[in-house]
Amino acid sequence: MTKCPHCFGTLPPHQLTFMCVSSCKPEPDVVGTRWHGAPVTWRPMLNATAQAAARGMTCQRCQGPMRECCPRCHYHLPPAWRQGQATCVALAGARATGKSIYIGVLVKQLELLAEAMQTTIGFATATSREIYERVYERPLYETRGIIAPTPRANLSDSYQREPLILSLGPVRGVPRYLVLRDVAGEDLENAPDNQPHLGFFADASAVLFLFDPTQVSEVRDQLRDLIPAQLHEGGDPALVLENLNRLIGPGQPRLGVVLSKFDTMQALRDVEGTQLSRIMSNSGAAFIRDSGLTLGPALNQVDADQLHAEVRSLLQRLGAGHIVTAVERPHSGRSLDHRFFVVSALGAPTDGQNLHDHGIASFRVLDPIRWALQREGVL
Ligand SMILES: Nc1nc2c(ncn2[C@@H]2O[C@H](COP(=O)(O)OP(=O)(O)O)[C@@H](O)[C@H]2O)c(=O)[nH]1
Ligand SMILES: [Mg+2]
Ligand SMILES: [Zn+2]
Ligand SMILES: [Zn+2]
Repeated sequence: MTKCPHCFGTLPPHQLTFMCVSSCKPEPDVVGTRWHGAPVTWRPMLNATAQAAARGMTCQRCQGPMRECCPRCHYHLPPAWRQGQATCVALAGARATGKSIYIGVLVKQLELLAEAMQTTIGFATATSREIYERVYERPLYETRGIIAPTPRANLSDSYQREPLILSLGPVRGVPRYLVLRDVAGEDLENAPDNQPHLGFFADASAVLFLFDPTQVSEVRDQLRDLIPAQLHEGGDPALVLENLNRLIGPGQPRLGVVLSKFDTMQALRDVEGTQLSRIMSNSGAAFIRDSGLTLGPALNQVDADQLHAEVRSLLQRLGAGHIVTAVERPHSGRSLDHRFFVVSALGAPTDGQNLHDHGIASFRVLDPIRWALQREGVL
């Protein structure tokens, strides 16, 4: 069994659904539109068993070819999708917490992970490649600019409704996929009830909740003279986490709590005589070293456990203990399998709108994904 790469629902193993992709006239799709959060169209559909489908499906109205889609959200599945296994990861976080930049850098780093796994990575669909190159990669690596915070209700945000589907190649004979879904921070900052287009959080394999430490007032005050151009306006992380917990509901995704832009915390070393600078200067701390993939693709458990404990106490030290509580003892009473991480996608504070000359040296970017893949037996 595997999941739909769009709504992340588990595909029913014995029921296959097909949609005409031929000459029938497209009409508004009420169901598809609810799950997508923006208008999508519909053509005639058919249900079939796997045996019947293997003989080939033709549209009963126009006799043209059909394509398999998700019975729940009507998303067109990539070819041979059901033969593989997908790990579906949803990014969450307030505006400007670094979700888009993280994805931009992560996809590059996944090439190294695939190498360590002795496979190769590729985009599973042309749309994924096109969106990655246009939205995430080009701004990051070609112009070396920074992706602007993603606006709501803007036609160009349609990319956030499309999953990035990556093929990790076969692992022990099974084609493995990694699906990433980005989200507009605004959608999580004021999530009213009943948003089926955000329903994928409930069914995700893992949710990565990005938390920007520069939003914490104590950190902000100390960074004000050091890296003023870095201090973005974002929403309240506690509120986002509350909305996220509501969206997850009875779902059981793993939850990675990720302190993003960690280079800014590392910059606190340069603020003399403060307690935070002493904490950040501790040379024994896991959060100042990154052994990368030198010990193989799987996470090192000792290192991961030490990091988890350090981040947990750092959050408390920063006055964000309520975030830790909301993760460990949510109102719902159902705590999720969770772990704390730090990442820096850019590796160094940015200088205004341009990356520092030394470019990108990311820090611990793969850790949360390695954890998610490892929990599913991929690594
Ligand atoms: N210092 C630092 N800044 C970052 C990092 N990642 C993102 N940023 C900054 O945060 C801003 C928002 O990032 P973006 O990915 O667009 O956030 P999103 O709204 O969550 O998608 C960017 O313009 C960057 O200036 C990082 O790793 N380090
Ligand atoms: Mg974004
Ligand atoms: Zn679906
Ligand atoms: Zn047709």
